[in-house]
Amino acid sequence: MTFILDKPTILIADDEPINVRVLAQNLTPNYRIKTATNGQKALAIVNSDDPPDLVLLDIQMPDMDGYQVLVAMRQQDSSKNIPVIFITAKDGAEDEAKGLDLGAMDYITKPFNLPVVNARVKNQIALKQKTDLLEKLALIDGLTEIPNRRHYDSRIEVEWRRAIKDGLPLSLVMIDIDEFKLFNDNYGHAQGDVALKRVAAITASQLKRNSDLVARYGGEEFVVLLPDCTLAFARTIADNIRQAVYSLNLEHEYAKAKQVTVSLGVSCIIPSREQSVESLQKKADELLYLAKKSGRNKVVA
Ligand code: GH3
Ligand code: MG
Ligand code: MG
Ligand code: MG
Repeated sequence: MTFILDKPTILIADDEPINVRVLAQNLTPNYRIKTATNGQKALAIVNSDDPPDLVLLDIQMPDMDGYQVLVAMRQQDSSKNIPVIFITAKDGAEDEAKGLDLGAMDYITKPFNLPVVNARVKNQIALKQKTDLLEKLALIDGLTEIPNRRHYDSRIEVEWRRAIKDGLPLSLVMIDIDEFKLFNDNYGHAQGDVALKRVAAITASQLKRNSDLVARYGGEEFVVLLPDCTLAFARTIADNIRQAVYSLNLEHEYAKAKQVTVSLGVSCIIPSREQSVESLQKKADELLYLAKKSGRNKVVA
């Protein structure tokens, strides 16, 4: 996924180097260009860590033709949403219908006209950027601007499977703001929203690895997912979060600490197929409850 301000990336895949060169030269001013001269290479680029935003794909190539590349792309989660424009000498209506039916967004026949190629590329890129933005927004909580529950639910499934495969621990921290109902009652819902945003931001700032995820789990509850993280280390992170929230110094006259604090429950598991994600969540929830019962502003692991 690219951000709107980045130059979009286009992969040009064609077995004729001259075609690749002409298209690349033409598109270079507005896009980052990657090239491939066969289907296998195109697929490798499409499934890499730096995938393109659009593929301009020749059909007739030795070994693996463009149709096959598109079919393979549609079978992989990482590449199934990347738009493809066929650019081909196959100018029959049946070939075009087949290409579009397989999921290509557009179909250009050779010899191509460069201004037409530019216009069609521009339209598909605009559409892709809108889709990326919607996808991003769908995973972000509107108030706190951190990942939402949907994002967390899909990530924990992925991390759970990965942890089983790699035999690594997966840690979870459940966080709940203390006496938040009283905060709202006393300072108003708008101030409550401000406090929620501050707690979310400072919690996020405590996480250092790209693989760590903090999400808004529900109203005034947050969850931190820590892949490949031991219980001891997760407990340290949880306590850093607790201290960081405390140090925000948000006044809360009806809380024991006289300021906004959080309680945290920490669980860790090396998952196996017999266990379920829910067991990890349930454990963190139970420990969070103990943190509340034992006085709040506490970590229980
Ligand atoms: P405890 O220490 O036991 O967690 O007490 P609590 O008052 O925090 O717990 P409770 O679950 O009773 O209350 C949660 C409160 O969080 C109630 C609700 O008004 C508030 N809340 C939930 N979502 C939002 C929100 O988006 N904005 C604001 N301002 N408040 C919210
Ligand atoms: Mg060809
Ligand atoms: Mg709560
Ligand atoms: Mg609460």
